[in-house]
Amino acid sequence: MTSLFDPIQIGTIAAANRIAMAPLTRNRAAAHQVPTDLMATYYTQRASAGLIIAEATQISAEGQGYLDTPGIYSPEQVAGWKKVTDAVHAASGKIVLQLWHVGRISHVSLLPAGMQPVSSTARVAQAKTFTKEGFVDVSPPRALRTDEMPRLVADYRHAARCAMQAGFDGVEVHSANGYLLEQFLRDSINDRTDAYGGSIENRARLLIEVMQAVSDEIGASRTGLRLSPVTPFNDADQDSNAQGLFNHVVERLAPLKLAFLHVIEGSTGGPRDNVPFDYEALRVRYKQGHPQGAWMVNNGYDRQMAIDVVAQGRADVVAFGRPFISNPDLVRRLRDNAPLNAMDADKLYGGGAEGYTDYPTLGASHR
Ligand code: 8OZ
Repeated sequence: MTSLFDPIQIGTIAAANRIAMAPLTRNRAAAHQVPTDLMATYYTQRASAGLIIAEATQISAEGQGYLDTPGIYSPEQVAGWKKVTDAVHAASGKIVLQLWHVGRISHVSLLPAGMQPVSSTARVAQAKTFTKEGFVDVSPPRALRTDEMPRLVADYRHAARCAMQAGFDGVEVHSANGYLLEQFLRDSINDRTDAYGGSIENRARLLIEVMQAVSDEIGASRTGLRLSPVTPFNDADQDSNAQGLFNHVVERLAPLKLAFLHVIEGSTGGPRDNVPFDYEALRVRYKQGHPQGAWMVNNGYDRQMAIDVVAQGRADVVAFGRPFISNPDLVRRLRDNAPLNAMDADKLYGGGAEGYTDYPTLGASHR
């Protein structure tokens, strides 16, 4: 029987165990969206994860939607991230970067002067983001023109190349939680009449093009993808046929043989059963012709659920989010069935070391 604590090969990445650190937005980048030494410390403290998926990181200035999130499109950002990956690797960790474009979940104050958020649609989301002024309503977007789509795909390709230059072991494309790629996928949001709207095939087109481009650029064995078929996060109403849509997406992606597919089950950070959905149907489609591809699950797993899902062969890797915020040594704690530190929710988004790099490991004195 496979153990959660057994090693696993994820594409080209030799992970020491099947526990991943989920991507977590913490808003601690410096000027010009450059990663800091404090971020290197934070990730290095968590290097015993089999795989770290570093926080959502915008592929372009246009892709930013929150204050102080890092980027991966400038030489300065690459140099900042290189310090992070070098430190994690020196601690024997593995780390991939999550490539992010927020689409319409943004505010004009976060974008270059005169720029408006872009999306599949010109309809504004009923959602908030945080800016220098605190939480504010997101700004109305403009719908991307069809002739802009190649440039958008090229931005993902460029960011993937930058991630490799920064020393990452790979990337995870963020197609979840109501951001740009999901704004194209769901018929509750996408109201286009061009080749990127309408049918399931058309709404999946951008994601397929992005995954093809990123795989071409850095290799499919270094490329993963995150999906959230039924999350309502960021004003993403349910698709009229979520099962059909995501079955199609995974069928179309299967021939690429991506290193891993990472699925948020249910409502992100909330109930796992908000809407019935057959995730096993996706797993079967992904594994078709690519049985060694890693199936990664996420959302509200506790120790026993994670042990069971891996032992029963229903998943290859389990990603933990919030538990990794307050437990840098989460892998050891799960292995030893030790108690977990509580998380300070006031220190999630922005700030410094407090509630970030000062959570104690087992045996260390409390802060
Ligand atoms: C919380 C706050 C800001 C962004 C996601 C990147 O949900 C995020 C995010 C989460 O994927």
